[in-house]
Amino acid sequence: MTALTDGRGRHPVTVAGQTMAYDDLLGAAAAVAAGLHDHRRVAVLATPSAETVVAVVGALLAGAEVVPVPPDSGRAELDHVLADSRADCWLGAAPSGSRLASQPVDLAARAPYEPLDVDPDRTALVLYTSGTTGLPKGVLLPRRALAAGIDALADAWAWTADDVLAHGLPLFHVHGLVLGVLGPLRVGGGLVHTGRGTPETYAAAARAGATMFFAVPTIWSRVAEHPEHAEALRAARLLVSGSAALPVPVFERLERLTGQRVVERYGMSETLITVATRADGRPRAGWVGVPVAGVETRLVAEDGTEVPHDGESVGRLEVRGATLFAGYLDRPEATAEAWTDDGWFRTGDVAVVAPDGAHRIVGRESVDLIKSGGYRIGAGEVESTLLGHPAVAECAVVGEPDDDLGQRVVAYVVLRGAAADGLAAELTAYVGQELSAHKRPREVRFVDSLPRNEMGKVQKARLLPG
Ligand code: MCA
Ligand code: AMP
Repeated sequence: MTALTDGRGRHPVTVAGQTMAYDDLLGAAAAVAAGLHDHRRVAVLATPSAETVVAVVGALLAGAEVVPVPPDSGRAELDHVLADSRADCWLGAAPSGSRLASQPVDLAARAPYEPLDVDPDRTALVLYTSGTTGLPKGVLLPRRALAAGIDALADAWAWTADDVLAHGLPLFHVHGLVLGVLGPLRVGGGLVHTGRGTPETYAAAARAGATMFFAVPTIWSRVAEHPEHAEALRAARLLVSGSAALPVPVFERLERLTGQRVVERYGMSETLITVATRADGRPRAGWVGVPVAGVETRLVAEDGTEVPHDGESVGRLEVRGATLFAGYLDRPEATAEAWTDDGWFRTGDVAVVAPDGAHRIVGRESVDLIKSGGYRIGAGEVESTLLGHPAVAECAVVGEPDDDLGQRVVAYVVLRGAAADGLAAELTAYVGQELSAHKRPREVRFVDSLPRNEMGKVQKARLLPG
């Protein structure tokens, strides 16, 4: 472990090759905080970098709200996030062409850390996330929810300052940013952000002494395809999977290759992590564990009655507790719809609960929320974008099962005229240019018409295999 420990015995923070001792990170973040003045809500172009970590920590020290922006955001997505969030400025680098002013982040600057008494109900993060239709909404995550969520996971996983967490996840979602950066900083442990999340980078972090690993199932599935890299994870304390379902064969293959049973946990941008397999429990393939401290769950049938926890009966999963968001920014109706009258948040997921409290996620209620590589993608947003291309008359976007990505985005398109050479690639690039890379369809299929019911609604089930 010495390779990862700084002079005073605390593990440092390394992001994409840049290492900072805790004191230096805190000094640089305090300098950012001191320069924020009246800026209350700042946008951070969340590249996987030390600048992003220092910007986010600095803003939080100042009591400001952070809007993490995917660094590959296309034109429409960027315009929407900036207009909707009304961010005061960029903190750190701004994307080229942005008219919003930028406040620099200097990794070499140092200021004394002066703790502020910030209201725990104050928003810490405004995270943009896709719904089934419309444009992404800003999820308001209060400071107290982040603290409760991280503390609950520290409890579930016996996560301490002795741990060094490694991952290669993006820094604009709960998984990579809240769990993966604020998590180690709150428990006082080390962090190695590997840049890209690949079998090679995870093996290298393991060889350097990392003890905990976070990844989405796509990364775990790629690790399982590389026994020479997987072998290095044998010495780790905890391998954790989340953001989408970990396929049972991947769990089993990783156990054979590493001797480790991967710990699964379940959550959402709106709820943080609500259910987790405990480090002192026995991980079971296909099961995501029990509610974390401060969280309760229930299963509800279509008629509103509670579904028994018998390990077989399926119900809609509802949650409540300390880790929940405060609502969607400026969307009172969507916020109200998300909660039941008696105060439970509707996750939109369908689950089974065993008599011992273990949860299994069966799937989502709506086919219009796609999970690809762990990214949540709204079919409606991709469809509206495609309809903005002059060649497209109608379209339907679905998530097809995919061994690597869980689901892959497939677009069915009815054209206004004849199909031209290269049009599929052009439409894919168009989505990337307007939205972001992971929202691009992996495949575009040109059809003469879309299957519709008598009401004219597209029947997406008929576009999916099986
Ligand atoms: C990708 N490529 C494409 C397309 N999509 N090319 C053409 N058409 C497309 N539609 C390109 C990529 O740009 C890349 O090119 C190459 O194909 C490989 O892409 P991909 O297979 O996507 O691999 P990847 O780029 O390595 O990404 C896989 C990944 C990534 C690392 C698993 O999907 C990822 O980081 N997922 C994490 C998502 C996440 O953190 N979700 C958390 C939200 P090139 O090589 O040239 O670049 S969920 C959450 O926060 C909750 C609370 C929770 O439960 O955790
Ligand atoms: P996001 O808001 O991007 O975090 O996506 C949340 C969604 O990811 C949940 O509603 C689930 O559908 C899915 N999800 C997260 N973790 C898991 C898991 N361990 N197993 C199955 N689905 C998951």
